[in-house]
Parts: sequence; C-alpha cells; structure tokens
Amino acid sequence: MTPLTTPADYSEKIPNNVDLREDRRLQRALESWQPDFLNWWESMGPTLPTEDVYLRTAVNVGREGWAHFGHVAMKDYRWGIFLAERDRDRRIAFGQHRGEPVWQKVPGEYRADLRRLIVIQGDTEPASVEQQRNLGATAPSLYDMRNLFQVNVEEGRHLWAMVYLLHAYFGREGREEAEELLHRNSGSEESPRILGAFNEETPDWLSFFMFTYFTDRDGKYQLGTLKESAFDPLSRTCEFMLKEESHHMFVGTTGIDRVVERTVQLMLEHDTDDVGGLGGIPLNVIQKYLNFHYSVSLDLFGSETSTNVANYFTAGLKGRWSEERRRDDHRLTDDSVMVDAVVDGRIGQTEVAALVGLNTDLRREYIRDCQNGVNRWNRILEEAGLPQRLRLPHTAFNRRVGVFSGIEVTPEGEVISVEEWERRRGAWLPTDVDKTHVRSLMRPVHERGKIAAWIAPPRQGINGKPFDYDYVHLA
Ligand code: BYC
Repeated sequence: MTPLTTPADYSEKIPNNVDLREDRRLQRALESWQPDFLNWWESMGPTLPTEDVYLRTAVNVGREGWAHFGHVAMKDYRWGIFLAERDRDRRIAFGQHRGEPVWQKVPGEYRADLRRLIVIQGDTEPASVEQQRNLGATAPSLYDMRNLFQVNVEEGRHLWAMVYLLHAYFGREGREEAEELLHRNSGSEESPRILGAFNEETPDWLSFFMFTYFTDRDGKYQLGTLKESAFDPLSRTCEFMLKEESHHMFVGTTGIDRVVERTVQLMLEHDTDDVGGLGGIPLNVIQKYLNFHYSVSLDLFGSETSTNVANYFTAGLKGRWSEERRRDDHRLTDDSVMVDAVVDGRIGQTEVAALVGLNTDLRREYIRDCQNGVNRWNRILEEAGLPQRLRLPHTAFNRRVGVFSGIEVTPEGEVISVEEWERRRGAWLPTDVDKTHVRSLMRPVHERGKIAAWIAPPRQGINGKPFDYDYVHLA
C-alpha cells in the first residue's frame, strides 16, 4: 500500500484524521454519541444477520490507496471521521467574500444557515440506511448483497462526517441536532426525515438500483456544491465523501444495466415484450420505476427560484457545480437566467436574477448527467436490435416541489387535468400490480456464484475478485 498522506488512526475508538486526541472535550462528546449511533444501527440498520462482509474501509484520504478491503463483521465496521487534505492557500471562490481566505471557524452571522445545510445533508444519510434495511433478505446474489452493505456502512460514515461538524463547530445546538439525526426516521408519521425522497420506501432491488442511480446522484451534486463552501471543514469533508459516493452510483448504473440486459435476453428468447410471466421485469415497468425515482429526485433540488440558495451563494456557504470552471464573475449580482415557470397554466420560462435561479442551475447539471445512464441502457436495447427505448420523463412530470407542483403533466410534457392524471397515472408510475410483481421476483439467492433470474450477473466482481467470491458469510 502507498504511504499514507494523511493517516487514519485506527488505534482510536473513533478512527479519524482530525487529531481528535488533541481535543478531549470533542472526543468525549463524540464518544458519548457513539453508543447512540450503534443502537440506531442495531435497531434501524440492516436486518439480515451476517457473520462478516467483504467491505472497503477508508484508511487514507490521498489520491492512491485510500481504501482497504477485507471481511469485517458489520457491527465492528470502523466508522471514522476523514477530511480531505487541507490546502493552506485555499481562498473563497464565489459570492461577496470571493478572494478572501476560507474559514476554519463558523462566522457568527452564518451559523444558522450553515447548521441547517449540514443538518439537511446529515439527515439523508441515515435515512437511506433505514430505507434499505430489509433488502439484504432478498438480495439477488452475494455480490449484490455485499454492495448493498457497502453502501449502507458508507452512508453511516457520512452521517458521522456531518455529526463531527455539528459537534466540533456548533456547540450545544450542534450536539442536539446530532441527537435528532438519530430520532427522525424515514417514513415516520411523527418525525419523518426532512426531504421527501427519503421518506419513500425502497422495498425491492429495482427501487434500490433506481435510488442509487437517481437519488445518490442528487447527493453527488449537492456535495459538489458544498465542497465549494467557504467553510473549509465542510468543504474538505464533502470532498472525501464524494470519493465514496461514486461507488454508490456505480451500483445503480450497473444494476439497471443488468436488469435491462436480462429483460432483453428474455424478450429475444421468447419474442415477446411481456416478460413478466417469464420471471423478468418488463421494460414498461422499468420505465415506470425510472419515472418515479427521477421525478422525486428532481424535487430534491428545491424550487426553481429560491432566496435561500441566493443567500447561501452570496454568503459563500454553497457554490455551484464546478464553480471554478465557470467563466463569469462568480458573484452573479448583475446576471439573469431563464428558469421553468407556469405561465397562464402552460409550461414556459421566465427570466429571473441568476442568484435566485441557482437551484435550477444545479438541477440542469443533474439532468444532463442522468441522461447519460439512459443513453447507456438504450445502447443495450439498440445492440440487441430492439426498437424500444427508455427515456427521462419531462421535468414537470410528477413534481411535488417547485412551480410544477400545482399542475399535472404527462411524461411528454403535456399539461392535463387532475381527473385525467388520476385516470392515466397507472400507465406512468408503478401500480400496485407492478410493485407486487417486482416484489414477487425478489427471492433471495444467497448461494456463492448464483444469481436471481430477473437480473444478469455483473461483468466483474469487486476489487479484482470473481463474481463467485464469498463476499458475505451469513450468520
Ligand atoms: N422535500 O427555498 P426552497 C444525499 C423545503 S442527497 C421536502 O426551494 P432551498 C444522499 C426547503 O427545505 C443530498 N422539503 O429550498 C442521497 C424549504 O424549507 P423552509 C442532500 C423540501 O433551501 C442518497 C422549502 O421547502 N443534501 O446526500 O433553496 C443517499 C422551500 O424550498 C424539499 C442537500 O440537500 C424536498 N424535496 O433548497 C444518501 C444539501 N425541497 O426553508 C445521501 C443541503 C425543498 O421553508 N440542502 N424543501 O423550511 C440544500 O441545499 C437545500 O436545503 C435544498 C432545498 C436543496 C434541499
């Protein structure tokens, strides 16, 4: 292994590269949160009992050799605190403080806003673990089961990342927020998770792959904007989280590849679109799941126009995707932008100040990226000589946040009445029949080297291991 640039200290109770040992108060505060976290993991984390899982653990934040792979009992996984290397010359790249040195402490006037951003980010991480907790029991292979648990432990680590910031920089209020992150629960009536998509169910593996493709990708873009933050510890935390995040999206992208591949095989073998009865997932059902997960993920970017985001940008708390590559003044005080709008009941555009349009800016970057996956899945159909194609529905389809939340729109972008929406929604979003069918396929395959019939095996295993490796030892 390459020498560690910033070593993780694994002799500590809480592995870290932030010199936790030097700050006894902080260390004690985090050590007292640790048992609460472990209780939460026991009661809300993965339900399938395992002996150990072939997991990647972060050992370094440098470019090379940052992870170690090995079989680990999940309850002994070392959730640690890792920040990317500090750049001592780093300066604020945007907003009214552009050009000034980045902050190592939280400026008083931005305390409430920064805390809010960190809490919202932190809330999504345990939420996703809760949403996915029952999936181990129906894993289509040990390879997939291992990937699920990898995603779960890393989301747990991302919760640690946000809790570290709350404890280290926000005093008593931060500690209270850290407790609350373990008390809210996905889908709970009394205290749900903050953002909509994180209260939806992930009851089957098609939903899991769609979630890791579309919803984890929102994570990529939001973390990308927080990586630009003038608050340097937040920036460095997000930079390292992004590294782990790419595997989560890989799980989604290749998971959907493999579902489409298997569906295509069945379609060709039996010369039919209706592969449901053959143990596969029909393309139109895949499309409906895609429609659902894409639209709830679009909601995660907030309204088309938002004074919150304008304030975050101006203050230097949250930047744009690839801020430093943008060719403008990085302050945007005199700029304008066209954003989606509903004009006289029709879908149109309106010109607004660029600052208040920044949620739209980020959502557009995200949409472009989502299209890449669709193109990739369509290549599988094309290469098989099939005429069908998957597509992203219109941005206004099935929206519950923003300007389109007040209207109903078809996947093609046609505005329709509420009655028509109710009549036709079953053609566009998963129905109970579709969900029951998908769930009926979710029979566990826990034998080494075997795979469920509704999905193709992966082309490669993990970390150079073959597909039939013993990725998980069940209890
Ligand atoms: N559901 O001014 P607006 C991830 C609220 S995912 C419910 O347009 P703003 C991950 C909003 O809070 C990334 N409520 O919003 C993925 C506001 O409430 P207040 C998570 C919503 O502030 C997979 C009101 O509506 N990170 O990491 O401009 C697995 C008006 O909204 C929703 C972040 O999101 C919604 N969908 O933008 C694991 C980054 N959308 O103020 C992990 C931090 C909006 O009236 N968060 N609202 O009480 C932010 O940057 C912003 O808060 C948002 C919203 C982009 C979420």
